[in-house]
Amino acid sequence: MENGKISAQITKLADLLEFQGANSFKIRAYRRGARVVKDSTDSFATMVTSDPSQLLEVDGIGKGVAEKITQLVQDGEIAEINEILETVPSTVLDILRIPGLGPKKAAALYQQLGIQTLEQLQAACEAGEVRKLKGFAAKTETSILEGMAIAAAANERIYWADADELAHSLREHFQHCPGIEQLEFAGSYRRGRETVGDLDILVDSKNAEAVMEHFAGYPDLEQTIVRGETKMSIRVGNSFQVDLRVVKAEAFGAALQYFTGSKDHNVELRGRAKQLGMKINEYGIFQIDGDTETYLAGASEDEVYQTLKLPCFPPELREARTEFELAASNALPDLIQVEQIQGDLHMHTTATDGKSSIEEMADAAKQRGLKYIAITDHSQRVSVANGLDAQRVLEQWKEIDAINAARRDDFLILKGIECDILEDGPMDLPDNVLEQADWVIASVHFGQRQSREQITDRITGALENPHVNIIAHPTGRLINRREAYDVDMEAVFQATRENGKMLELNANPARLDLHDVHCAMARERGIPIVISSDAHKIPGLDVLKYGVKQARRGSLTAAHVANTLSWPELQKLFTGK
Ligand code: DGT
Ligand code: CA
Ligand code: CA
Ligand code: ZN
Repeated sequence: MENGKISAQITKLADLLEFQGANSFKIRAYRRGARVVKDSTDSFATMVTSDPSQLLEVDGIGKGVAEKITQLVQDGEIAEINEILETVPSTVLDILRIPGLGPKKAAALYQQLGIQTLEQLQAACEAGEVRKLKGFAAKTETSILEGMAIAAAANERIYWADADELAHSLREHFQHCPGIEQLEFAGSYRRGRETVGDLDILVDSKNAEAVMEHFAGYPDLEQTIVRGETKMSIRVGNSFQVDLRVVKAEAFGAALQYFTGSKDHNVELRGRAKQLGMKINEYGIFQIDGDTETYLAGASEDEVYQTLKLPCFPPELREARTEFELAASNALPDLIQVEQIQGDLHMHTTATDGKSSIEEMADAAKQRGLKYIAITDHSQRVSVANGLDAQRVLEQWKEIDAINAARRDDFLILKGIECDILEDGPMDLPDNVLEQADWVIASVHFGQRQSREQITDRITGALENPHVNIIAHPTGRLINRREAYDVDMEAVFQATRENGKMLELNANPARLDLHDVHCAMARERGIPIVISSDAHKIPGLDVLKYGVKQARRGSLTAAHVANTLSWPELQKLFTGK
C-alpha cells in the first residue's frame, strides 16, 4: 500500500471525526500524522510488515495514528471509518471539500437541514434556506456556491482538444516575451492523453524573472497559485491550472523528458540509468563515479535517451506499457500521422441533424486534402434528428450519384448511412436498402442501459449482417459525462474479425471511442480501425487529428488504419471475405 493511500485514509478519518465533533487534539494528531506519511520517502507499509513498532520512532506519528496505520496495512481498511459511515452518509465528505466550509458548518447543515449531497446543498443555497441557520449569512450562501463551482472545475480534467486550444493561446502569448530560447509543453498534454489535469510549460531562458512576469500578464489569468524563482503556477479562465518552469539550456532536454513523464515511464528510465552507473533527473544525466557526478547530457531529449542507449520515444508511447520491450527488439512502431488519412467515412448533413449540405461537406473535405468522404446521415429511428427512412435515403443516394457525376474532379462522395441497431436487435433499415449503400455504419443510440448480454448481442448481430461495414463509437462512452455501455469487447472484437469488418475510432474529442487500449487490442487481433470525424458541420471535419492522437497512443501505424488507403484499396479489405 502506497503512502499516499495511507495518508488519504487517515485524513478521511480525521474529516469524519471532525464532522462528528470529536476531540480536537485527536483530530489534530491524525492530520499531522497524515501529513508526515504523505511527505515521507520511506514506505509505511513496509515498516508495518517488518515491525509495526518502528512507526512510533517516526517524528509526528503518535500511538493512535500508528494503530490506525497498522490496521489499515494489515486489514486493508480502518474499522472506525466504516463504523462512522454507518451513521454518516459518505457524500458529506464531498461537502467538506468545498473551500470555506469546514466540518463544523457541514455538520450544522446535515443536522439542521438534512443536507447530505452537493446537489442538496446547492438547492438549499439557491432557495435561501442556508442563511436562516445560526452562524450562516446570505454571504455564506454565495461563497458556498462559488466554492462549489471552483471545486467542480478544479476536479475536472479537461479534454485534450481544449488543452490544445489553451496551449496554442499560451504559446502565442509567449511569442511576445523577449529572452525565450525554447518553449515546449510537457506532461499529459504532450503525451496526448484524452484528458489533461494541468498544463506544464517549460521555457529555456536566462531571465526567469522576465518570463514569469510575462506569464503573470496572461490576459485570462484568474489566480496566481505560487510564484517562486524559476517556477510558477496559475489558474486560468475556468480554474484550470498551468505550471511554468524556467530552466537552463543545458537542462532543457532533461527537464522536457522528466516533465513529459509519464511517472511510470520515468521510473523505468531511472532504473536503466542506475544499471549503467548513471543517474537521471530533471537537470540532466550524470555519470556516477564514487562520490563524483559528471554531467553527460541534458540539452536535448534526443541525447538524454541516446545516453541511455534508447530511442527518443514518441511521447504518446511513454506510459510504461510496451515501449521498452518494443525498443529492445527494435520494433517501435512508425505511428500514424494525420496527413496519412485519405478519407473521412462518417459525417452528417442538413438532411438530418447536420448544418451543411452534401456539396459543402465535400468541398470542405477536399480543401483539407482528403480524397473521399462518405455521407452517413442518421436512420429513421433517430427521429429527433429527422433520421432518414428508406425512401429519403434512396433519394439522397440518387442525389449523391448526380453530384459525383457533375463534379469534374477525382474527389469521391460515397453513399452511406449511419443505421441504428434497434433495441431488440435488427437494423433500422431493410437489407434491400442497405445493400445499395457504399458504406454502412451500425450504431447503438437507444437502449444503452440494456444488459451486457443484450448490448453485446445487438452489436455482434449487426456485425453478422453482410451489408454492415463498421460499428460506430463501439462503447458509447462520453468522456467525463457518460460511462461506456456494458459490452463484452472481446466478443465484439471476435465478431468483427470473423466477419471481416472494421471498428471506428470516433474522433470527436468527447468520444474518442475506441480508446487507446482498445485500439492496441484491435491491432493485436488484426482488426482494421477507421478514424472518423462524425462531423455535423464543416469545422467538425477538423477533429480527425484528435482521433489520430488517440490512435498513436494505441500504437497504430498507417497500416492499421483503413482510411489511410484509397477507397478502392480499402474496399479490397472486405472482398477477401
Ligand atoms: P496530469 O497533469 O494529471 O494530466 O498528468 P501529468 O502526467 O501531466 O502529471 P503532472 O502534471 O503531475 O506532472 C508532469 C510530469 O512530471 C509527469 O508526467 C512526470 C513528472 N513527474 C511529476 N512528479 C513526479 C514524481 O514524483 N516522480 C516522477 N518520476 N516524475 C514526476
Ligand atoms: Ca500535467
Ligand atoms: Ca503539473
Ligand atoms: Zn454519427
